[in-house]
Amino acid sequence: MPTTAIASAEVIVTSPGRNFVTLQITTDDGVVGLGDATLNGRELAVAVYLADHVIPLLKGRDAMDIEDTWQYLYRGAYWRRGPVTMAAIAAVDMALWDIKAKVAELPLYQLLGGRSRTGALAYAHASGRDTEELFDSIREHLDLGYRAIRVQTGVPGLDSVYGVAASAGDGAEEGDRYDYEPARRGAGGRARPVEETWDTRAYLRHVPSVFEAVRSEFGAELPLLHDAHHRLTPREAAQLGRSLEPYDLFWLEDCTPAEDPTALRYVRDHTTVPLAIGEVFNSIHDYQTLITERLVDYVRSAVTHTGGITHLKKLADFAAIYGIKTGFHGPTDVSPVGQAAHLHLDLALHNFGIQEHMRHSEATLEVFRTSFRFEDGRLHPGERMGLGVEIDRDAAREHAYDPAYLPVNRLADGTVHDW
Ligand code: GCO
Ligand code: MG
Repeated sequence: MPTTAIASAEVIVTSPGRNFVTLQITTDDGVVGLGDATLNGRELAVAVYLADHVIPLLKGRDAMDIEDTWQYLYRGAYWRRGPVTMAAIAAVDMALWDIKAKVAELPLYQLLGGRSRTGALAYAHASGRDTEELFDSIREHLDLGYRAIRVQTGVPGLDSVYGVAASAGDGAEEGDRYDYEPARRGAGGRARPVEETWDTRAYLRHVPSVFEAVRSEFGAELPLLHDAHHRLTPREAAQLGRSLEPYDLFWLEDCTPAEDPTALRYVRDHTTVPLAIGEVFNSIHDYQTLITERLVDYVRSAVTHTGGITHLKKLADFAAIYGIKTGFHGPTDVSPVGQAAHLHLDLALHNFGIQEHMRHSEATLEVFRTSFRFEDGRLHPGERMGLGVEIDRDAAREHAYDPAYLPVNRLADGTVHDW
């Protein structure tokens, strides 16, 4: 047996402000690796999949054989893809890369090709129920040092809209009205999805005027992004894209439901707005048409939901052939372990585009001790060996799992719509 044989693996579920599932793998000679397995609102499904079906297969395998382990868990299960399976494989993969880099005594990015840049341009989420609140939020993020801003806005006539932070006392986590966190927790398993009401025409009428106001207040230079959260038909998305062209967006994200790649052919034919998609994808195959037909400009996967570092690196390399860049999904439901994995890739990949950055709460960062840092609008994974994240098990134990659901969306007549 090599000393890098896997001696044990365990699943850690903790809820420091929000739920996280982490896999910890330990080798015979005591090297510990961490992997993120958090699937927002469906956390325990991945925890059970890992505990019942994956961990029993890991013991005794050489932790160094990352590609073989990936293929064994993917092809060996017969049932392929799906967010639960791919999050479980991702967690194993991340933990094994963490171990390999620690054995090599290097920060992970060195094993991925080394530095391609000094840091990863990060974008923050600014939002407001009206223009005044939005401007305050943009200013606050600029003061924090961000050089790229995602703009989400309330819509007249709609009570709550995706991406717009609740005000303090209105359900906002830790009293921060800019800390947008849609998943609602409920003690003791009583959580139910919040239901929101949606009106596409009201949204399409309002959004261009907001971008016009933001451009005239903050100037032409600032990169601006917007997320339509899969809510539009191809024709509506084309209309939105065209109406936003004068405001020179960095990207329009998830304009149509992601499972239909042909929808983006229509959008592409009608607007030059840069397009990003992929946060709900879990396989490179989900991108095949989008990449080979150059229907998107940025791939948006999260390492946690797309099979880990091994698979994400292949996706990025595939995209690179077509001149498509990365913009990995970095909301707070990707744990600091997953976000660290993004940052190592961001530093190393030639076709890095931008990195989403939602700040984790203080409580989260007390459980997950990270080495990454944010300076001058850029993120850097730090120089600690491996991924650079340690988990404080005692702190983790203090936060019991608390079920949470993402909201459900309905039209005015009650029809369920994409959230
Ligand atoms: C983003 C996403 C998130 C998701 C969330 C779901 O662009 O960051 O759209 O806001 O809604 O990650 O779990
Ligand atoms: Mg999104």
